[in-house]
This record gives sequence, structure tokens and C-alpha cells, in this order.
Amino acid sequence: MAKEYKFPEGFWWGSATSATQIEGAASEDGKGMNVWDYWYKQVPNRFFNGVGPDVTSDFYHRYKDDIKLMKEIGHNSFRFSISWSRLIPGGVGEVNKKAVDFYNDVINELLENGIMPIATLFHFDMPIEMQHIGGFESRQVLENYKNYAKTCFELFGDRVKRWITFNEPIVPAEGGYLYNFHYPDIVDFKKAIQVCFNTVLASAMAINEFKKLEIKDSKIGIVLNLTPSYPRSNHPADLKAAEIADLLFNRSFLDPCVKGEYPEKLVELLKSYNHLPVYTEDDLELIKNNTVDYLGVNYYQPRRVKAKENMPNPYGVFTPDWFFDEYVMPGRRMNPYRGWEIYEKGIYDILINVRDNYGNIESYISENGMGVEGEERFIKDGIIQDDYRIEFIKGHLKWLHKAIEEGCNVKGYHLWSFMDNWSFLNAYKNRYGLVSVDITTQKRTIKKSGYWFKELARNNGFSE
Ligand code: BGP
Repeated sequence: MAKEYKFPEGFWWGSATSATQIEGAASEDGKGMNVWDYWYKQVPNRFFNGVGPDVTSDFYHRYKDDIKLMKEIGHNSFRFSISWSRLIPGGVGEVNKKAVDFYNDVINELLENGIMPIATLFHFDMPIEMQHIGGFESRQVLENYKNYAKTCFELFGDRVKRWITFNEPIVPAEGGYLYNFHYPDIVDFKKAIQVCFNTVLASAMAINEFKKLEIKDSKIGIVLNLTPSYPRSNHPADLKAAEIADLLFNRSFLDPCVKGEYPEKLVELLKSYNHLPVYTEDDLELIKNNTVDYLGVNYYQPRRVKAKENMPNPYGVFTPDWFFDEYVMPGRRMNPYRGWEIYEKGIYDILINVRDNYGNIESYISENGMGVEGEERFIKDGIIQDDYRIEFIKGHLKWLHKAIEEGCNVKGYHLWSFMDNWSFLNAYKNRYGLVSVDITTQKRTIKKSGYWFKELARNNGFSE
């Protein structure tokens, strides 16, 4: 007997994108440079096949047709990001009228097509002028971000009823200050921690401005990439390793953003290594009073850890890797193109944790997806037959369904992504879309998964 997986009425079916990854027109109509435009100019060889963010999927010029396609494949909701450097070139000062027109058009077009817009204020794309004065290390940049956020609420808040302050705020901190995959590409744990703290504070500052405006029927949240930390074994040393990974990579944002407070154990740990960030009592008060209304959960892969095999090099660089080693579990299933493990149950474990330890705050899956290289080889009858993607989505939806049955307060599921788009550093190596994009002609073609997604949304579930 086939089992039915029906989702709650009004469930959000859709996808997520970000400005830098789809818009293109990187220097058109007055847009300023962001860190990606700048970094690409400095070191194009760091980007897969030397492809930069200047054109990407040309959404800036094709949004009308793209939104029609979204509707065609069953979207009732869609997350995009506003580009700070397009709206306010340089990060501070005059608003760019052309950018206002563009985002107004996108929002209106979505609404006319029955698609709820969810707008992200920051998706890895710091205006370069702001990075040059310290990025999120700088208090001045926090102020400027706050003003940019307020401008967005004032310009678009009459129609955008769902806001996201940051997408995966830990990623620019890890990538830019520890692991060499974002600009400014330095290695400094102390700075990374300061950037993390300041981003939490910036999010609270934006929420505070949002609340002052008292916009009706409107909510503001944050999107976090939650990676459950699974220990190799129940040995206390492995458990400890997993606990520290969880504190550093999940609870460092989840706790202050949802509960308004940092976990004591994290504070103790950082203190004992003399790595506490600089903050004031007022900062903590602001964070406490401005928690999120809802939570977006991005889930791609779990983190498996074990106790360290060897002592860290005492002359080496202090990084989170002092506390745990990666555990390569035998038999784990991999997406070899991205190098990420596929473990569907992770989505359930995250949501149960949110239910039990975070007041069952309203949430939705804001990203989940599978990037695959060389998808042309799966073309049959002119369409990419991406059955692996359909299986990937189904596998996760089954666990999501179970979580909802068990009382998790989840409102929707968004795939990464609507169409193939430009990845940070990986450029167009791995393709994520329900719709393929030929990057030389910009032609869009719905993949098999796109047609499947349409049915999924139409039936508000699937059976198997
Ligand atoms: C998430 C980001 C997205 C997207 C996705 C896929 O972490 O929010 O911006 O890029 O990952 O990752 P990638 O593009 O690096 O393969």
C-alpha cells in the first residue's frame, strides 16, 4: 500500500535564491561593488572555471519570465535577497532609484502570480566599501546595516510580510575569517568570533527597527544553517567533541537569536581560551529584547565528529579544530560533486531539537538541495532527468513529514534552488535548479524535478 505524505494546509512550497547568485547586472544601473565583485577582480582563478558574479543567471533582466516559470512549477512562496550594494551603493547614503524600481517590480510580479515574497536583507554580500572599513568587525558597519534594513522595511514592508535579517550568518565568519572561502580571506579565530557576535547584534538591531515600525501582519526571522553534530560513539571524549562542535557552530546563533541568550558553556569555553568578543551590557540587552519571530532552517549535511586523535600543534593556529576531528563514517552516503554527506534524518533531528529546546518556534525549511556536476549527461528528450534530485527531496520530505506529525511547528519547504545559479567560488560547477540554465544562451528548461515539484505542490504532498 502506498503511503501518503500530506502536508498541512497552506504549506509553503517554493525555493530560495540570493542576489549575487542570480541577478547578474553586477555593475549596471548604479549598483556598487560587493565583496564578491571585488574579490573576483583580484583573484579570478579562485573561482571555478574563472566564472565571476557579473552575469550569473541574469534574473535582473529576466525576472518577469522567471516568476512566470516559478508559478508554472507550483511555487506559492519564494525567498530572494535584496542586494545592499545595489540598493545603497557604497553601503551608506543615497538610495538607488533604479534598484528600488527593480525590487518593487519583483515583489509586485510575485504577488500578482500568487507567490508570497520572503526577503533576505543580507546573503553574504557586503558592499566592498563597508568591508574596507572592517565589515562586521566595525560598529559603524552595524549602524549602516541597521539603516539599510530600516530603508528596506520602509520601501517594501507594505507588501513583503516575511523578512529575514541574515542568511547563514556563520558562513561569512567561517569563510572569511577561518577557512579561506570568503573575502577577506584571513585566518583569525578571535576576529571570527567578534564577527559572529556582531552579526547577532546587527540582526537584533534590525529587528528592533522593524518592531518600531509596527507593520501589520508582518514577521521577521533569521535563516540558520543548522548542522546536527553527531558523535562517533558514546565515549565521553566523542560526546564532548560533538558538544563543542554544536556550541560553536549551531548554538552560537540559535540560542541568542531564538532565546536571546548565549549558552553558558559556550561563554565559559571562549573565556577559558581568552577568546570572548568585545561587547557591552547594552548589546546583551538588545539581543535579549529582539529575538526572532520565526526561524528558517537550511539543511544540507550533518557534521560527524570524534575526539581528537592528536594534540593540536602548540605552535599552530588556534581554530575550532582544536576541539574535534571530523569523523568519516564508514558507509556514509555522499553527494560526491559537493562533497557533502546525504543524511535525510538530520532534518528531523534539527526540528525535534527546535520543538523541545527552543519553544517550538515557528519555522520552515528555508534551503535544502543537491548540487550536481555535468547534468547535461542526463538529458533525454530535451529534459534533464534528475531522478536523483527527486529522490533527495522525497527522502527529506518523509522525515519532515514525520517531524510535523510529531508536533513540530513547520510552515514550509523551500528548495535550493528555483534555477541553476552561481555558487560562491564554485560558480556554475554544481547545478541546483528545478529549472536548468544554459549559461551561454541563458535559456531556461524545466527539469524532470521541476515537473515533479509542480505535482508535489498541487497535491500538497506525495504518495509512495
Ligand atoms: C547555502 C547558501 C546558498 C547556496 C547553498 C549551496 O549554504 O545559503 O547561498 O549557495 O548553500 O551551496 P554551494 O552553492 O556552495 O554549493
